[in-house]
Amino acid sequence: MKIKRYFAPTMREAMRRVRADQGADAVILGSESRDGGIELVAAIDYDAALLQQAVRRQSGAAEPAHPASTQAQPQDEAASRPAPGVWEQDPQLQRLQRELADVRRMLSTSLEQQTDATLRAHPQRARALRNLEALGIDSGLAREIAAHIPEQAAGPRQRNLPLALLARRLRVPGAAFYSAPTRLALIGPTGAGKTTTLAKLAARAVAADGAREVTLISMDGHRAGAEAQIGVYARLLGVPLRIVRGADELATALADCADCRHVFVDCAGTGPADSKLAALLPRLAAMKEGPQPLQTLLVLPANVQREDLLGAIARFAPAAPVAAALTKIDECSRFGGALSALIGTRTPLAWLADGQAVPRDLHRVDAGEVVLRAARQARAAQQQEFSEQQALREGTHA
Ligand SMILES: Nc1nc2c(ncn2[C@@H]2O[C@H](COP(=O)(O)OP(=O)(O)OP(=O)(O)O)[C@@H](O)[C@H]2O)c(=O)[nH]1
Ligand SMILES: [Mg+2]
Repeated sequence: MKIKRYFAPTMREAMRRVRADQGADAVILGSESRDGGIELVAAIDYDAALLQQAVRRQSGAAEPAHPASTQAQPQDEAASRPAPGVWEQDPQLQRLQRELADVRRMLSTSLEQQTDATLRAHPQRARALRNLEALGIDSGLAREIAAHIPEQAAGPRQRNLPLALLARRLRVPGAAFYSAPTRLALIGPTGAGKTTTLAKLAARAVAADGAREVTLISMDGHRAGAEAQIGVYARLLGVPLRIVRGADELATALADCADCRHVFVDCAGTGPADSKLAALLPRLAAMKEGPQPLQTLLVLPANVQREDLLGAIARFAPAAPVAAALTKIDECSRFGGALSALIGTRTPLAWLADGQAVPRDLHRVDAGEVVLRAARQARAAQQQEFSEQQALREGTHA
């Protein structure tokens, strides 16, 4: 996708210049009144496949050098980031970059203020809104995305634009998150799928680097059955398992396996009322910077209400999770609500789990593919609901 700016005294003239230059395919990304005129930001050559490529390139570009910096960049911000070494060296260009960031912020604020009625008056935006809401996307986010759909957008290229804009808002970790040595503690609500996801990750690590390079640590030694569950996985994978109680013992265990390439830490499931959690989470966050840097992965089930996910994200925020794994997407008809919660809290999504099978049902996240899958799943659910309603009606009339 190419981006170009047009300045003209009036909106009509700015639009005329865009069309004269780029033709009817141009997509308007934003507009702003300034210096007595209008500036339009237009994109051409929009294409879903190109977006996927851009997303992939972006993942590579965001590759950090240190595990502590694996926090993902939002794909839309990063896509507009120029080559390093240009902006960084020229103060004038730096100032321009800051001003553009301000313009972008102003644009998104003013677009957010558009009402539903305004959006629904434009067929393309109304269609985008309907399609996004059908996925279970939160109405605020759906409205924000629909407002970015150009009124004149039509044709196959623009049909996927709402999904592409959604994909660009979903953060994913950079490539180094997946390839660097792993020291990861899995945290999350009770029954979210932490132990199962840990087993899947550990099995992948064993397949990649061998059992010698993998150690499991469990902080979940006090609950009946918890030790046995992770013990079975450790035996099946042929990797050592250490049981620790508390953050101090965890730090010692991490130091003991300093030579091991992959260490996975299973935490006990904790409900909202758990007081020990409040003390543990900041300790886990502090270990990010410790001698044995440990990151946390927030495991969230997709089959709960968006509000519950937002609650869980807020509750586990003191651990400063580097990313999330979304589990049980096979158990829900739509997971747009879960994606909205991740996008709204700027939580990068690293893994998607769609079943109990270890390690098969765990997938590395590609933003474009996740959004397409959400759309496919919502379509299937819609068809199913339609058939059920029809069967019900026929049953009533029989
Ligand atoms: N359908 C489905 N089931 C899953 C998935 N991930 C985990 N499960 C199942 O969910 C249940 C709970 O999984 P666990 O891994 O024990 O969850 P946990 O977060 O460790 O649970 P606690 O330690 O008790 O908090 C088990 O029956 C898993 O097999 C998934 O992606 N899809
Ligand atoms: Mg568990």
